[in-house]
Amino acid sequence: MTPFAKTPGWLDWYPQPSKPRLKLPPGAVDAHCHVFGPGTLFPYAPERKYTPCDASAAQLFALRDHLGFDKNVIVQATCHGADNSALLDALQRSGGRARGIATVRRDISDEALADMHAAGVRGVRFNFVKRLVDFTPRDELLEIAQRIAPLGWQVVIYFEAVDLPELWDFFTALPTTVVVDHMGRPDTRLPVDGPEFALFMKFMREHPNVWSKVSCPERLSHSGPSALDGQQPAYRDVVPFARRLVETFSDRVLWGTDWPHPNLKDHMPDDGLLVDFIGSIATTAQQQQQLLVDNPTRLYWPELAGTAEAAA
Ligand code: 0GY
Repeated sequence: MTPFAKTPGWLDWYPQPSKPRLKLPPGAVDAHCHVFGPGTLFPYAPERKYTPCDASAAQLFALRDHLGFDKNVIVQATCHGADNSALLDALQRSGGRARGIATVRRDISDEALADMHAAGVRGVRFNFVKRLVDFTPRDELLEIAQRIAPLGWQVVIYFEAVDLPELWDFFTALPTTVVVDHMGRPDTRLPVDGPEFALFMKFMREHPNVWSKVSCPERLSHSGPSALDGQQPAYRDVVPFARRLVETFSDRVLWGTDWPHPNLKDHMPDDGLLVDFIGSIATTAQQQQQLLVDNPTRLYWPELAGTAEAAA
C-alpha cells in the first residue's frame, strides 16, 4: 500500500485499454509519458501540487507492448520534483528502449549530469504551467540550459498558449533543441487561423531548433472523446491544430500518449483509442512514419537513425 493519499477526484489510468486498430510502424516511439512512484519505492516530492495514483515502469512497458510501440521517452513528472530516481530506475529497466527528460536544479553537479546521460537522459524540462510548479527564476533556467547544451541535450518546455508572448524572448534565446509539450496548449475553441495559434506557428517557422509534440487531445479538447460513432473523429476540435503542425513541420513533430494522464478532470482516455486518433492528425503512411519513428529516432536514438535497427 502506498503511504500517499491521492488528490481528491484523481482519475486513475485506464486499466484495460483496447488494442488500437491503427497498426503502428515498426520502431514507433511513445515520446511523452511518465512514471509515478510507486510511492513506497520512490516517494512523491514534498513540494508537489498533486498526488497521483502509482504508475510503475513495468506498467508503462506493458502498455508500450500492448499498444505496439517499440520505445518510450519518459518525462519527469512534477509530482517527483527534481528527484529523478523513479525516472532513472525506469530507464535502467528499459534495456535501452527508453530515454528520459529530467528536472534539475542549478546545484546539480557535472558528475550527476554525466551519470544521467549514461542512464539515457537526453534533456531537461522547464515547466511554466503555474498550477504544476513554483516559479523558477529565468537566470537559473538559462544557467541549466547552458550546462546541458554541451551534452547535446534538449530543453522541453511546457506552457499555456496565452503565456507565449511573455516567454518568447526566453524561449528563443535557448541554446539547444527545444521541444514543446502538447502544441503549446492552444485554446482549441479559437480558430486555428487566429492570432494565438499563428504565434505558435511563427515560433516554429522562425526557429528551426523548435519541435512540437502533437499530443494530448484528451487534455486540450472541449468537444471531448464522445464522437466515437464513426461519424466524427474523437477530439475533433484538436484535429485542425495537430494536423496543421504535422503538415507544416513534418520533420519536427513527435507524438506521445501522456500516460498515465495526470490531472484529467472529466474523463480518462482508453489509450488504444488515443493511438487510433493518430490517424486523424497524421493521415498518410509517410506522415505516420515521420511522426512516430523517424523524428523521435533522430532526436533520441541518433545512433539508430536511418538504420534497420530503428525499425527493430
Ligand atoms: C503532462 C501534463 C500535466 C502534468 C505534468 O509533470 C506533470 O505533472 O506534465 C498536466 O497536468 O497538464 O504532460 O503530463
